[in-house]
Amino acid sequence: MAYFYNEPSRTFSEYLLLPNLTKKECIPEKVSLRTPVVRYKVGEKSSLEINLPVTSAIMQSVSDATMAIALARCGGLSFIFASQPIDKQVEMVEKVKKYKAGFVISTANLSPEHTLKDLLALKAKTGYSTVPVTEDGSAGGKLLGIVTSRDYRLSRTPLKCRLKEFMTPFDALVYGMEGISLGEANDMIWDHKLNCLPIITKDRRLAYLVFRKDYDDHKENPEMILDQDKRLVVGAGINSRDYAERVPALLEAGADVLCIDSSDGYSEWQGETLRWIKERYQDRVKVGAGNVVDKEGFTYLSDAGADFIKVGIGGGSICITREQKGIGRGQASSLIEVAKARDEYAQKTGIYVPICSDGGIVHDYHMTMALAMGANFVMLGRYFARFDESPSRKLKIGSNFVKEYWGEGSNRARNWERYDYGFDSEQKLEFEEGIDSYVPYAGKLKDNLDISISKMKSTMCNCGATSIDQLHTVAKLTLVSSTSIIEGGAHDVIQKET
Ligand code: MZP
Repeated sequence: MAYFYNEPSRTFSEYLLLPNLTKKECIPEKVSLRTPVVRYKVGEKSSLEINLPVTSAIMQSVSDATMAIALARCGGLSFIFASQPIDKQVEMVEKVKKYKAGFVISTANLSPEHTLKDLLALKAKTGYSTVPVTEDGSAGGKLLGIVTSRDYRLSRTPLKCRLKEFMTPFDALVYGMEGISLGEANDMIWDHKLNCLPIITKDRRLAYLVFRKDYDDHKENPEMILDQDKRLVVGAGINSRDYAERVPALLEAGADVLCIDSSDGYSEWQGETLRWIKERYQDRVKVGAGNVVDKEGFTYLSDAGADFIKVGIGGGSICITREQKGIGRGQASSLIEVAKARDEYAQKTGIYVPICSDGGIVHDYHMTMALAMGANFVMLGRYFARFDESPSRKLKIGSNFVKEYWGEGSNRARNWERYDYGFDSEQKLEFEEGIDSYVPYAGKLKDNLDISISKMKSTMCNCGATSIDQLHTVAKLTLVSSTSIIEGGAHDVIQKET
């Protein structure tokens, strides 16, 4: 006979947190959200930690290089989507690794033969008034000078005048050498009263520009996550089909951590992929796996070597797996069981395998709820798709701005590796497990994330926890009745129109 669970499958909105005594020192400024991403020996530290427990989903409409840069600057982590050709994904990873906070690759450059007229046209198009002059007019060409609006007078300088005649030539420039730190670059900017400092390579090619206005970059983003070479940290999705080609290419590009992207991770395909990676690279390569919804799935992938495990099937906002196939489990029930399994596994083996709650986060408090239920970090798609930094189009529908957001199992993404079970089917993706949708446009990532994070810290203080570890042990949760849910919102008043 089939196995029946006694408890129904539950999700975040069915629970509330109860406060504990909040001690005076338990204030949001004291809360650390730093959290481990990859497995470690109990009593030691994880070799990859992030400063905020949030990651962006491995999805075409969520995680490209722009999202990865924006999120890593805030202290979280993106996984660049895998449902694309290997070389395209590699390009995105490289873009993140090449990004240097405060170091800008110049996008408006001209050659000495260009004229003032060309310069004005470029200025009108880009809005930039500082233009490097390189031998071939490219961003990485030999630096010959710089023009700014202080180098010409529109009333006196003829439009056909060539840049070489009025630019500030290289010999008169103050510049830094590649390898210089942002702090050193800023000192030069201040010492020489500059607005912009060009950084050049040993053979005098333009590498970056550092602007005075970016001086405070690190101060504004104290949580930024950087690798040993001070580059932003980035993750990348992989699949259990082309890993033998994709994994080496992503590692070569500098990916810090990988994750097998699949709707159902409790499969021999994932076991095989994990073993292949661990046999070749041992512990040098960190790779997450999933998604699972119970102890068996967690144990299987942990034994196969997964460095972290994603939890959740069918809870994603664009996901219709449960409706299409009747497979899945309420996110809270999955998480509670897997968190318990993780703790038991740590006790039994001495290895702590972090877990990520993936999908179904609707309200900010759901993130805290997921952490309280035992997640080490969360993964979000819909949340990040709403921001300027997501790769999808921003459209106006009626009087509202929206952004497009589509599932990896939708016809639009055609990510058949994620949903294919290994057999050779002529017709990939015979039915959809995800939809194509719009989400309300919400502006800049940092503005929104800052608010979500302050709510998280504030709730943690109510619970009497100043770290995620502590929250795991002190959190008290209760199920809510449908009537008490009504009590939790504004009720029995006539709300004013805003
Ligand atoms: P959400 O944050 O939008 O609720 O959920 C995002 C998660 O949904 C992803 O991280 C992924 O696990 C899952 N997902 C992505 N595409 C689909 C689909 O097409 C899906 N069904 O379920």
